[in-house]
Order: sequence, then structure tokens, then C-alpha cells
Amino acid sequence: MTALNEDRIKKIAEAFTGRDSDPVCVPFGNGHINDTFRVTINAPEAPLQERIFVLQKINSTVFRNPVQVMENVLGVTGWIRLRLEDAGLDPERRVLDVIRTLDGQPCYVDEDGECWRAYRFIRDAVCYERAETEDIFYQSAVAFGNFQHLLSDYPAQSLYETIPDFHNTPVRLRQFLDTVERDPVGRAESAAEEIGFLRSRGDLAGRLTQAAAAGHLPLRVTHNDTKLNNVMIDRETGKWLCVIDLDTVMSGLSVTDFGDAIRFGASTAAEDEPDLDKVHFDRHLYEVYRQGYIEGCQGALTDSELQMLPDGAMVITYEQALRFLADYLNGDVYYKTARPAHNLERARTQIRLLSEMEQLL
Ligand code: ADP
Ligand code: GN1
Ligand code: MG
Repeated sequence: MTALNEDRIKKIAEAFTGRDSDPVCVPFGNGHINDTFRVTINAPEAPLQERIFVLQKINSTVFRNPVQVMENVLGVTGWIRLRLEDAGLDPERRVLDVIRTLDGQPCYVDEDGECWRAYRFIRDAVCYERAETEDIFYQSAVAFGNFQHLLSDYPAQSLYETIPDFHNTPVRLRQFLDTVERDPVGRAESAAEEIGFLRSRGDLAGRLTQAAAAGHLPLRVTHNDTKLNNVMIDRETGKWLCVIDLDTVMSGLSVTDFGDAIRFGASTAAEDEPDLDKVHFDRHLYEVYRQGYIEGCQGALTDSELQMLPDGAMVITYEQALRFLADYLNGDVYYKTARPAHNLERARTQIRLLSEMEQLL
């Protein structure tokens, strides 16, 4: 594998902008999955929006078929662009815009076989890691609801399943229990309490899949990674602009999208806060998000979906605890980590949130 140094990233950027563009690439954002760079090219006469872009290496361990990921992204962004134009809105900052390589491909495959893609940089916008104000969280809720609304009649069967069983909680539970059993790097003992908690809540795992199988929850086109930092908010007006990170757009459940946003945003602390005394489920923020999401969905949600929103929050918080703890037990092979117990700390915050949700929802 070739080292990913500055020169090499520059060469990769040139596949999108040309040999003479002199791109300067800086690591960017706080995603746990892809490698993201902000790229500025030397083209003094061009308007700002044509001089800056985002370059991303798609994580090929997580996304086994990056070409299919890009087909989904192109399909969904093209659809949203048309819907915005129909509504008389300027799509420039309202939908991700894929920049093709100079030879017209949606991504560039490097010498190691890794897939890189580029997006137009959404300027004058902010991604928040925390709901610093209630309105920021509300804005993100309307954004994700609107995303759902815009895609309500998208041909879901044309979407590839970019990560199989992504939000299939019973499968996640089985994988977790299997990892506990194998204990591949000998960490299970250090997480005995957390493992015990997650085992004791095993009944939660099937709640959404059973409701879907019984026809109570419709399959929709969903985002599946609805963290607050996957929404761009206008720096100036504080209003939502655009939903990003579309790699996991697949058919799924609205309550899952709702729940994922809640477990990340309706917390009083960061997802990886090591001091659990700071971590609480904020019932008021839950309500703020619920209202924004329903508003954004514009009447699309059925009565059963509305009723099962609290289940979405609990099941996805549970699932995320399973995923973080499984990764800790596997030796940190999936999520980017900055310290040895990082995934364990993340799992603990999810467990804390779930315990409080059980009391408050
Ligand atoms: P990951 O899957 O690793 O989370 P994302 O696609 O969410 O990757 O990108 C990581 C971060 O990069 C985002 O949180 C955001 O701050 C920034 N980002 C991504 N795409 C854009 C864009 N088109 N314009 C501006 N910033 C972006
Ligand atoms: C990952 O890519 P990012 O950082 O937005 C993960 C989500 C998790 C999240 C936890 C493809 O999201 O499913 O909920 O980390 N994305 C993937 O922070 O696994
Ligand atoms: Mg992201």
C-alpha cells in the first residue's frame, strides 16, 4: 500500500482539476469513516465556488463497492436537484454536487485500487458537532425530514444496499455476541459490565424489524446516518441548507433516521465524552427534534411511525452501543479512534443515554 502523503493526495486531486491547478489539500471534518480533504486550487480568475472542493477517499473496508455508492449518490442528488429546481430553488448549496474526473468518471481509482470522489464545497456553511443551541438541532431535524420528503417517491428498488444489514439490529446483536464469544484481542474482561448491560437488553433488538415485518412501518428511502454533523447550516442565517454524507442512503425506516439523530444530538455531551456524569438524555431536545422532523416530512409519516419514534431512538441507541463495543472488542478496526479505549467510551455514552431514555420515553 502506497503511503498517503501530501504529494500523493495532490496528484489524486489533479485527476479532477488538471495538472496545472496546483491543488493544496488539507485534512477536513470529523467523520469516522472516510478520509476527507479540503482542496483549494490556484485559479485566481475563477469564482470562489470553483476554486474549493472536497476530496474524499471512500473507506473501502466499510463500503465494499464504492462504484455502487457513487451510483446511489448520483441518483439521489440528481433527483433532489430536479425537485429543487421544480420548486424554483437554487440547488447550488442545497444538494451535494459530484465533480467528475477529467475523463468523466464519478470517482478516481488510485494505484492501490482505492476510490476517491470530489464534491463542490458548500461555502459559508457550518457542520456542528454538538447542538450548541436548540435551533441548530431543530434546523437539522427539518433538513432530514425534508430529505425524506424530497425522496418520498424516489424508486427505492434502484438503490444498491451499500452496507448489507446496516440497521438490522438483530444481525448487529448476533455479530456482537459472536465477537464477545471469540474475544479476538482479549478485551472482553475490561468491558464485562457493558457486555452484561447489552445482553440484558437483547429484547430491544427485534422491535423495529418485527414492526416492519408486520407491516406497521413502511420501507422508505432513508439516509441512515443522520448525525447532526451530516447537515450543513448557513453560517449567516443559521438555517439548514443541505444534508450530506449520502453513502448509506438505502431503503430503510423513518424511525431509524429519527433515532440516530436523537442518540447523537439529544445528548448533553459528545458521543465520546469519557466523563459519564456529563452525559444525559435531553428530553426537551428530543421534543424539539421530533417537531422539526415531522414538519420537514410534511405529513409523510403514518400514525404507527409517529407512535414508534421513541422506539426508534431506543433501538438505534442500543444498536450503536453494540457497534461501538463490538469494534472495541475487535481491536478498533471500523471507526477511527484517537485513544485505546475510545470505542469503549463511545459505547458507554450510548448505554448511559439508553438507560435514561428507558426512564423518560
Ligand atoms: P464521513 O462519512 O467520514 O463522516 P462526510 O461526508 O460526512 O464523511 O464528510 C466529513 C466532513 O467533511 C463533514 O462533516 C463536513 O464537515 C465536511 N464536508 C463534507 N462534504 C462537504 C461539502 N460538500 N462541503 C463542505 N464541507 C463538506
Ligand atoms: C459513522 O461517517 P460518520 O462519522 O457520519 C457511521 C455511523 C455511526 C457513526 C457514529 C458508514 O458515521 O453509522 O452511527 O459513525 N457510518 C458508517 O458516530 O458506519
Ligand atoms: Mg459524516
